[in-house]
Amino acid sequence: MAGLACLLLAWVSLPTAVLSQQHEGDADPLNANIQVLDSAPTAPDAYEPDNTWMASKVIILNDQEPHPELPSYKPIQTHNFHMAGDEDWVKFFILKGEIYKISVDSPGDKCDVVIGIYDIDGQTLIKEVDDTFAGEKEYAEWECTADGVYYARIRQYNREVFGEGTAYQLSLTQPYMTFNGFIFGTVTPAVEAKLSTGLASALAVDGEFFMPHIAGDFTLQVVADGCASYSVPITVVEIADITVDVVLECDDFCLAVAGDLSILAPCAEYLGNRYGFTLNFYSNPDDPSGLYWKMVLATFTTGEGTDCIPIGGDLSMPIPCAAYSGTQYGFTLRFYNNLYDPSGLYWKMDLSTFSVK
Ligand SMILES: [Ca+2]
Ligand SMILES: [Ca+2]
Ligand SMILES: [Ca+2]
Repeated sequence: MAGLACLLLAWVSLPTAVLSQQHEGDADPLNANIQVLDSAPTAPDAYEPDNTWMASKVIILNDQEPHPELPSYKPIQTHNFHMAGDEDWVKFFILKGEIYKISVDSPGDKCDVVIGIYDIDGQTLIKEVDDTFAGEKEYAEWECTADGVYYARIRQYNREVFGEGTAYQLSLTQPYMTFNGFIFGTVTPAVEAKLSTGLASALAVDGEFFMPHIAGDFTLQVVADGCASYSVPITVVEIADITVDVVLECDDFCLAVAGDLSILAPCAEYLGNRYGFTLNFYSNPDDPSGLYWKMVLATFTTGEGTDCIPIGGDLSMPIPCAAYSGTQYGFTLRFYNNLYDPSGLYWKMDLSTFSVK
């Protein structure tokens, strides 16, 4: 305790000049130690896991106007640093020649962010900003030099400081634009799609998009990997929202394979009925090198979507496309009787059907 008191006393009496240099060079170890003592775990924010550009979540362009009529329009994201080394990545589709601003507002008293803006490869740093201290707002403003999906990385200046007091609000704006209209709608299928009128843009990932816009006549263009490009004339009117529902023609709709190898099947058809379910990876003690999945009955629901997997009479499931870690695969799953769990529903990958796309 005496040691801590000493440290605190030393910290309090540090000359202002030393404190003001906190952000140049390495972390002030004295300051860091004291803050670590204060760190207490908090729950991860709603956007975790997002600690790399590949796991980044979309941030919607903030109109800087409330849209109470659109409860799902959430352009201000609340984040925190729930563990040592936590960093929060967001992505957004933006346009050449426009000025953008990523802002950290309402920071907690232990929230001292560094904002990094990264190029379309997720790795090339375009700009890094760390102008303010714990409990103070921070922002990065820059001009976009080519249309594309860019990334922002928000991290603590001192990665050992986390937990209570590290919450902050994150938003993306075009500070020199005044939008007087608003476009929103759906994208089907729910692939990652880039939407642009040449004046404003949006990135859709979960089948929804929001695009603050100015009034007038425009052409909305939509581009997505594996899908035919799409365009539609639109008329944006002042104040009111307009709805545009985009239906894309895409090649194989690719199932998502999660990091734990679980597969989400939104639609599979069997005997004329459509089902949706999740398959969890299963380690078979009798066949450690085989690839097995078990249907999670709790996820069983009515199938949705236009691309349904046809389940054969022998319960085999052809998976034309499954995306895992950025690569696409095709294979067929064969029904498997698991003697250890006779009431469970299991499938085994037929390796003779396996292909990399
Ligand atoms: Ca976080
Ligand atoms: Ca994170
Ligand atoms: Ca800072």
